[in-house]
Order: sequence, then C-alpha cells, then structure tokens
Amino acid sequence: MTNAVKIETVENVAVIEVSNPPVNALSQAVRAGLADCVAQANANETVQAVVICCEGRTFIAGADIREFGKPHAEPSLPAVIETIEASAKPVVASLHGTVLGGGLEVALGAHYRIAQPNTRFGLPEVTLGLLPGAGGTQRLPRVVPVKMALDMITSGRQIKVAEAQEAGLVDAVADQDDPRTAGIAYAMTLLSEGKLARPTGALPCNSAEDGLFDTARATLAKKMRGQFAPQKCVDAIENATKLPITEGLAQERAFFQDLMNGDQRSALIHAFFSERQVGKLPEIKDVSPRDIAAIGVVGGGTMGAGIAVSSLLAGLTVTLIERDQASADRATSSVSKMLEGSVKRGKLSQAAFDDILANRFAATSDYQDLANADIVVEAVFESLEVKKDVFGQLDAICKPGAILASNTSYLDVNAIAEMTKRPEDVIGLHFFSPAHVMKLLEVVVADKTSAEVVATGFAFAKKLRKVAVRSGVCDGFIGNRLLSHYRQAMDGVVIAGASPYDVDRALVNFGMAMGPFSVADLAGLDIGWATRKRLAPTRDPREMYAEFSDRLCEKDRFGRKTGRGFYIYEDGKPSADPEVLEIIAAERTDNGVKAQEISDQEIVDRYMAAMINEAARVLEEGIALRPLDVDVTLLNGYGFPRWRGGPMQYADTVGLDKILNDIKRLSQEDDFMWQPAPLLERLVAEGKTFADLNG
Ligand code: 3H9
Repeated sequence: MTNAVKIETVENVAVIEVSNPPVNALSQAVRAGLADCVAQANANETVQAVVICCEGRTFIAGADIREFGKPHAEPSLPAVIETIEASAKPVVASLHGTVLGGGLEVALGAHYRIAQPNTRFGLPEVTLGLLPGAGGTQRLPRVVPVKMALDMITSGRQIKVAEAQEAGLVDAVADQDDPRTAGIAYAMTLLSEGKLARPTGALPCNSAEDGLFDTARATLAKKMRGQFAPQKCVDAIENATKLPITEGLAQERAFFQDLMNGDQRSALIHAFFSERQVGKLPEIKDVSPRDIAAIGVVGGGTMGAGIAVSSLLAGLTVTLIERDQASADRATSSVSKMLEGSVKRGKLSQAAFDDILANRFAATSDYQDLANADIVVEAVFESLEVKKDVFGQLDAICKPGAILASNTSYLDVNAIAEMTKRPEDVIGLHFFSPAHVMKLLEVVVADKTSAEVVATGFAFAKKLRKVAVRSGVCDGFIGNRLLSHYRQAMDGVVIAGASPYDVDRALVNFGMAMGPFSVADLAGLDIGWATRKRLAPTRDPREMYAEFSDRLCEKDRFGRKTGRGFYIYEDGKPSADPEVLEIIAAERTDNGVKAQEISDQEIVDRYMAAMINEAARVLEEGIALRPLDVDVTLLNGYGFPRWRGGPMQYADTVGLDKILNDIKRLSQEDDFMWQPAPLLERLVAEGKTFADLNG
C-alpha cells in the first residue's frame, strides 16, 4: 500500500481515503492503492461495506494528466474501476469539490454516491482532446438520461448537485460537512436497509430518442469544427445504447488510445498546462500584490465600458471618467446595456444588477473622483499625446500607491510612465474587445514598473477571471506585434493573387475563429490606418506596402461599423464585395503583378510562417518570456484554434525545419519580409523545439 491511499476500518465499514494533493489526480500510486485497498476490504471478514473518499479540497479531479504521453504504468484505471465495481460488498463514493474525469468514473464504478451540497461533477476529457476512457461513456448513460450524458460528455460542462441528484447521478446529499463522516454514516444506513452491491455496469443502458446521435454529430461538426474527440464521444455513447457493456468498454478504450496518440490531445493538454504556467514568473514569486477594490476607468467608449463591466461583474467598485456629463451619461447607458446582457444570459441576477447601478458604479466628468481608486485603467483614444495628458492628470490626483494602467494596444508604456512622478506604479493592461467577454489580458511591464505592481496586475486579472500574459514593451506587445506581421504576410498573399475572401476561408478552415480581413472589419479599418500613418515615418523603404486597405479607408469604408469594409454587411451578415476586388486588381496592375493561383495550404503556410518567425523574434528580444506565453496570447485573444495548441506548439508539431524552409523559400520573392529569425535558425541547427525553451 502507498501513502497516497490509506485504509482504515470503522466498525463494519472500510474507509479508503485518497490523499494526493493538490487535486487527488489518479497517478499510478493512487490507482495501485485503490485496487489494493478494495481487495483488502473484500478479504476482511469484519467489513460489510466500503467507502471511498478523499482528503483535501476535492474528490479525485481526474487522471493524472502529467502521465499522458509517457509509457503506461500498471494498473490501468479501467482495471481499477472494474475491481471497485466487482466488489461483493457495497461501495459508497463520498464526494466533494470537483468530481471530474477519471474521478467521476471512479464514482460511477462505486455502487452508491453521496455528495456534499456544493460538489460539481463533469467529464471534461473532450476539452483535452480525449473521451472518458475509464468507462464514463458506458456507465454514465446507464445512470442518467442518454441525452444528458451526451451533453455532459461532449461539452465537458460541470453540473451542480441539484441537477446530479435529479438525474440519478447521486443518491444522497450529505448533511455532514466532512465527506469521510458522511460516507461512513451513509454506508451504515445502506447496510441497515439491507442494500447490496449495485454494479452500474449491470444496469441496462437508458434508451436514446431517435436521431439523437446524428443530430449531435452534425451540431458538433459545426460547433467544434476540426476536432476529432467530440465525434468519438458520440460514437462511444451510441455504442453504450447498442452493445453489451464489455464490448462498449473495449471500443471506448480503443477510441481513447487513438485520441491519446494524436496531436490534438497533446495540443490541448499543452494549452491546459500553459495557462497554469503563464502566471508563474520569477519576478513576482513571493511578492504580495496590493489590495484592489476600487477601480477607476478613464474613457467610456466600447473598451472603457467593457473594462468597467468586467470589474463590476468581479464584485469591484468602479468610477468611470468621461470628458463631460453627456458623455458620462452615454457611458452609463453602455455599461447598463452590457450588464443587462449578463442578466439575460443568466450570469447576473436582477437584484445584483440593481445593486451595481445603485451602489457600485458611477460615471462622472471630474477626475477628482479618482482620488481613492486603487487602480485606474486609462482607455482613451489611441494617441500618445492624449494618453500622456491623462497620465499627467492622474499623477496629480491619485493617492500614493494607486496603480496607473494604460489600455494602449500599441503605444510605448515607458513614454507614458515618464509623464508621472511614479513610473514604478505605471503598467500596461491591454484588454481585448469586448473586454467583459475576452479572456486575455496582456500585462505590459515597462522599464521601471515595480514587481509589486506586476503582481497586482496578475492578481487583478485573476479577479476578473482573465488569463494574464506578461509582455515587455514594443510596438503592439506580443499579440498585436505578431498580428501586424502575419497580416502583412496576408496582404502580400492578396497582392500575389488571392482575394481577402480566399485568405479568410483558408484560415477559418485551418481552425481560426475568424480570418484576418474579417477581424480587421470587426476592429475597424480606421484603427489599422491610424497605426500605419503613425509608423509611416519609420517605415523601411524595402518593406512591401499594400495600399488596398488605405484605399478602402479613403472611401470611409471602416468595416462593420460603417456597413462596408472588406465585406458588405447587410443585417450584420458579411458578403463579398466586387468593388474590393477591383481596388486590389488595380493595385496589382499598377505594380505590374500578374495574379497567381494560391492554394489554401500555401495561404496557411505563409500565415503560420510569418506568425512563428515574428514570435521567435519576440522571444529573443525577451518581449515574451517563454514560447508558452505566445501560445496563451494567441489562444485567448486572437482566436487561434485551441486544439492546435498555439503557434509555438504548432511549429513544434509540423517541425521547425519545415517552417524555416518555408521562410527561406518565400525570401526568394521578398527577402525583406522573410528574413529567418536567428532564434529559429539556431533551434533548427541544434535540433531543438520551442517546447525546450518553456523550462
Ligand atoms: C481523465 O480523467 C481521463 C480519464 O477519463 C481516463 C483515464 C484512463 N492531473 O487548475 P488549478 C494541477 S482526463 C495533473 O490551478 P483550481 C494543475 O496543473 C482528466 N495535475 O486549480 C495545478 O498544478 P500547479 C480529466 C493536475 O482549483 C494544480 O493541479 N480531468 C490535474 O483552479 C491546481 O490546479 C480534468 O480535466 C490533473 N488532472 O482548479 C480536470 N488537474 O499548481 C483538470 C489539475 O503545479 N483540472 N492539476 O500549477 C481542473 O479542471 C482544475 O485543475 C480543477 C481545480 C477544477 C480540478
């Protein structure tokens, strides 16, 4: 027996307790310990019932994902669960915390389930590119309706106790707050009622309504485009309704192994761990963040209002400053509209909505109202002069220790910090639009920003339930700097012969949430235009400059907000516009370019090569600390397909030599745009990967 699992007898009940912090994952030691203890309990004549429970903050939260991709160590989880299910004595799983994945499968292998009132249940394997591989697809639809099992398994969503009890997943809700005591008491009650072992696998599978599986396949093909696991989940659950359990389990195992060996599984697990690693930075280790309760926001446009809403939804108090009372009133109405949306989606109660507007939100035109703010986020017009002016005013008014943050998406945070007498308190907090929805927050650390302020930036992001990535200062930080570069590569593809619609289609098929020209229309073409004008004086004459975007802006075609950009929007629906193609064709003619046929694969290759090459530079300059910071940025702010893991993971998957070869090939057409990044060349020469740099 191992330390991870211990067994003790209390009267006639054997209590098997797992202790494997932090989340009691099913490592080899836990699996072996469970099987061993269940065998001991069955061999012990004084034992009449068995309880499985866990120490710490949660029941088992799943298989140990760190073991995935490594050689398998016996016993396997399916075998352990079969041992539990085959126990001649009734087995009770006493649940608390988050009962997830393999943890829920262990609970389904037990004969009875009792749960603490705030327990949550889920089979999130699909979010890791897998299906439940230890009987979950076969046992869950034997306990709850098939439709519900299908929904839980293909979405990975967690359910609460009330739903679990109503569906039959838990038999009882505990009235003692200790899972061990609750489990023992429940086991004794079952014994007193003469209850026997009740193996889930021996129950008939619930029946499915006609067409359920085909509809699910079609819906998932759209909703989880490009992913294999959701379809395999449907196949496995359909098997449960048709095959004997032993065959269903064997098929499930085969599907699981297939998915386990695939790139999508490694990419999704890379994303999972990277999002947990991204906030672990040497500079803030053991540094306590400052307290944050009162937030100031300067500017009540879409961004400012979104930042205010995000903070309000996190329980913070917000004072928003606009230039005059009329603008402040408009900002109040935008904020309350966004909050109403949250009420409609069931994310906010009507009472909480009323409380926010009455007590936690104010919009004014008086900077003095920011005197007590713990942090002020500036979200005014993207002009260095305007921002410098705002920071001068904030410096004069805000209390000592208040953090002054800029939401700039490109500008120099060092120059902004210089406008204050407290550059150590100045930081960039780059939110993404809509700020109350998008997960990413770039925490931009300027030369003089103190570690305490960086730590507070990360703590603030956590409060807002956002994923924060550290970025150094450069034009566009991590995300927008990459975007400028791959967008330029796509402008090159368009001049060479593809249409913006070809580019968007190829990249959406690759898995991007949107193509770059649709993104530009959504952001507003005037934004990119302003940036191009700002950078014009420093532009290198060797740089290829496509003018078609400027031509559109000159015609006041600023994208969605004006109803026309690269696309025409009617009732919000985009369609291709022949006039755009004419503008592009004219530019080709002016430059003596003969349009070539460019395949979708070539579009993807150029897009990825540009993104990866620039990311290698961003890494070498220390703007991003590790490749995983780049991946987390692109996954959470730029619609990069999670199942490809991010651009750095993608590069490792296809091979860095292939990326370098693409760049070298393209440099024959444009040797300014396509200069290989020295880091990429070095990694290829040394036979290394980006993952090797993650530490
Ligand atoms: C599965 O079960 C397959 C089976 O069907 C079949 C098998 C044959 N393994 O998220 P947190 C670490 S697939 C290893 O910050 P929270 C995590 O990396 C699995 N480590 O805490 C972090 O480490 P560190 C299905 C894990 O309170 C620490 O624990 N299960 C695992 O915000 C704390 O994590 C899942 O997909 C794991 N399974 O959230 C559940 N899980 O401190 C995945 C966590 O070194 N986990 N760690 O950075 C979660 O969703 C959340 O971690 C949980 C806690 C909700 C449990």
